[in-house]
Amino acid sequence: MAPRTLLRTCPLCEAVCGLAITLDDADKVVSVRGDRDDPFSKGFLCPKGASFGKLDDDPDLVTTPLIREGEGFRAASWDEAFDLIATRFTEIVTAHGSGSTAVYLGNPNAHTVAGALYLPALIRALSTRHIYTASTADQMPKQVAAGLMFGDPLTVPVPDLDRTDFLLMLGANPLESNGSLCTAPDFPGRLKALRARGGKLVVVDPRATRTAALADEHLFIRPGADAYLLFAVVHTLFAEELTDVRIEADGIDDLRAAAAEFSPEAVVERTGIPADTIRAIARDLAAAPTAAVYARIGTCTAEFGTLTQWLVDAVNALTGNLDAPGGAMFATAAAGGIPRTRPFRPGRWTSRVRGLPEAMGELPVATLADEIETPGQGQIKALVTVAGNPVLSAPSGARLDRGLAGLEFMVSVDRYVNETTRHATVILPPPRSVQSPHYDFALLQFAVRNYTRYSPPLVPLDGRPSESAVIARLAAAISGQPHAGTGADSPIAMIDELVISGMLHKAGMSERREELEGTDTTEQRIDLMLKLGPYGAWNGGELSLRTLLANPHGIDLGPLQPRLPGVLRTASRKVELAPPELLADVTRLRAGLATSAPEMVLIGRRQLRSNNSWMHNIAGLVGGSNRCTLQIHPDDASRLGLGELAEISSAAGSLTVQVEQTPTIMPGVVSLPHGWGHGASTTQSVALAHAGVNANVLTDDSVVDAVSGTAVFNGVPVTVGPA
Ligand SMILES: Nc1nc2c(c(=O)[nH]1)N[C@H]1C(S)=C(S)[C@@H](COP(=O)(O)OP(=O)(O)OC[C@H]3O[C@@H](n4cnc5c(=O)[nH]c(N)nc54)[C@H](O)[C@@H]3O)O[C@H]1N2
Ligand SMILES: Nc1nc2c(c(=O)[nH]1)N[C@H]1C(S)=C(S)[C@@H](COP(=O)(O)OP(=O)(O)OC[C@H]3O[C@@H](n4cnc5c(=O)[nH]c(N)nc54)[C@H](O)[C@@H]3O)O[C@H]1N2
Ligand code: SF4
Ligand SMILES: [Mo]
Repeated sequence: MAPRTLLRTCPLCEAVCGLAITLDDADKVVSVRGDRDDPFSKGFLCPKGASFGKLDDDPDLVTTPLIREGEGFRAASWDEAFDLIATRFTEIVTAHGSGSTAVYLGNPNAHTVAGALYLPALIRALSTRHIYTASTADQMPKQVAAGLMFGDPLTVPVPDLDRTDFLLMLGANPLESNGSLCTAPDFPGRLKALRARGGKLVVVDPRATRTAALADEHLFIRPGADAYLLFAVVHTLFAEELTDVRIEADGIDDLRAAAAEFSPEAVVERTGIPADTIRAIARDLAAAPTAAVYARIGTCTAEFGTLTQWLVDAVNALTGNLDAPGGAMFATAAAGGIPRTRPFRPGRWTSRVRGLPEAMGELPVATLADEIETPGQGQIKALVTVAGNPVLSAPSGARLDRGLAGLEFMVSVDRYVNETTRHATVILPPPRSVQSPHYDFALLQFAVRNYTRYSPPLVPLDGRPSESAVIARLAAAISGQPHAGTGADSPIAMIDELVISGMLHKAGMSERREELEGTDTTEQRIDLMLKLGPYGAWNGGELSLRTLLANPHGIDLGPLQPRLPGVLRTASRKVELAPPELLADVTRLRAGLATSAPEMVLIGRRQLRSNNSWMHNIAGLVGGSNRCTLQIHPDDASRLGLGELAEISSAAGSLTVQVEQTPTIMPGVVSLPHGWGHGASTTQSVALAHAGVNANVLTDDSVVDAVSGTAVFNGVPVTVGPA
């Protein structure tokens, strides 16, 4: 067979770019290009996407199940691995109860079909409240704020990037990250287009980032102060009678009252931004024909993360830009879940040790170490991790590292032996990405244009189970049934059949089971979700698996459309601008006005050629600008007498770090990227040679955003001195 070029969505970040992948006759990836005929990404490709082949071909990947033997691992068969899992889970649950098991789900689950469709079955099999994910180290504040304002935590507005006249961006750096909770392939190009059509971009960041360099205006802000800035904007909008609410909303008077104390003058000290500048932002937002406020990770993983995310959309609503073209809008994804019926509520239960709130059924990852270490009924004894590396990604990572070492049993579904999975008793590898189907169930809910694309597996499985089958069989093994049946008796087919019959029954279409198409039950589920979705063939539209297969470059479904009040799930069926749960936390924010900020604080940053903790094993991606350095302003460095190395300490720990002096960071702020700190135990040889340090040795799991329980990575008090 001659080399052939096949199409697939890139699974490596939220931009969902189309890839054109050339494979040789041994199914090896020989080249990767951007898919120029993809109507959304139009050929865009970043260095990570270009490394898709190298990643696929990494000799350090785990390719068979591994079982712990002494300090290392030995290869095992799938049957042996699942037998061991079934035996040990049964023993542990018998001895300690089902509350002694836990799961941690990492970021790549947002990019896999297995993560979207099969993790619910795994969670059900575990029957535990110990559910932890990367969300509480990431976007949970946005979801809780959206849940309280719109009734559904998945109803998250995104900036209408391609049509807005004014974009205020806080704590995001899409020129490195390519965007987040805002699915926009070629985000850099879209920002350039905004400016080219006469629009204005204002970036708020404690660092003068590459995105800031592209902006009309960049404002340095003291880390953790975004809620103060946005409250002062709200204050100004009311004080100067600039509000123009065009949607059905409750709580406007309460919002005005809450903002009363946060005048621009009152927040100058906290934010470091002059009062006149804040007023000017409020006036610009109000005056622009269309405008959107967008805030991301720098503002989520912060002390007042949920308040900040609330105020972002409060400003969008007050300026008449919520749900309006060019403002902040809701996507209409082609395949979604079943809409919730009751309004979202956070904190339906709390964690055992610290009483932290549940959100969306999960507990904060910031308390995972507590729950492992603290004896008593409900102490975690067995853990499953899927596509996560919490030793490097969760706060107080060193503590978690010690905790994982003390577990009775741990299973990891992962591509690598790394800082986390080294603690596993069993490692189960997913197959290659080219052997997996791809559909962006989650990310297309946050797209800046309505769009859909399905990629079937490009290469057959050669005897390995799909990741979906691995997770389904893991769920069965945890329920005490380790033996994989075949065909209709396999765990995956049984899960799919249950889901399909449930969905058909709900839609009153049970008799249509035989009409579903696809090469397996996974594809039949996707077919059903598309057919029942807003553009679906069984819902007055045209989409089905067959249409998507016939359009392998993806299908443009048009610009975002106004969706209020239809998407609302609040009890009032209005947008709640002042939810009581958020007003209650304003007390904490108010108290902060009186306290003085720490002298030096730590923040994070992302790097273009990196991906959290797991792309440091590709030689072409590490080195150069992609190094683990502590960025510090030259004035701070000379005041502190720093040389090449520095010692940095926080309440949680200390590190010796490589110093990078740069005037692009605010004085009083230092920045360390996360995901580094590769230990001798990983089998990733390239990553080891570029080890760096674990920023999360310094972040403190005892501090969280109160409403969502999310970890605080930005604004961590530290001291820095010569090493
Ligand atoms: N200090 C600090 N810490 C942070 C952040 C920060 O800004 N600062 N950011 C936080 C954020 S936003 C996030 S999302 C988290 C990420 O936190 P995690 O999700 O815990 O960490 P990742 O580094 O993304 O780890 C992904 C793991 O999935 C594996 N993997 C990759 N592809 C696949 C696949 O297809 N299947 C399976 N089964 N495994 C796969 C990789 O080998 C790796 O072990 O980190 C958080 N931690
Ligand atoms: N290349 C690359 N792309 C990625 C990732 C990666 O690791 N590498 N990770 C992916 C993941 S998991 C996510 S969640 C997204 C995140 O995507 P983004 O949110 O765009 O993430 P960052 O690039 O870290 O940008 C966050 C910015 O916030 C700033 N910041 C820090 N503290 C504060 C603060 O208190 N206030 C304000 N206003 N700004 C602050 C930082 O200086 C930084 O520039 O990126 C995704 N894409
Ligand atoms: S921007 Fe994201 S989706 Fe696009 S090629 Fe790069 S990693 Fe892949
Ligand atoms: Mo993330």
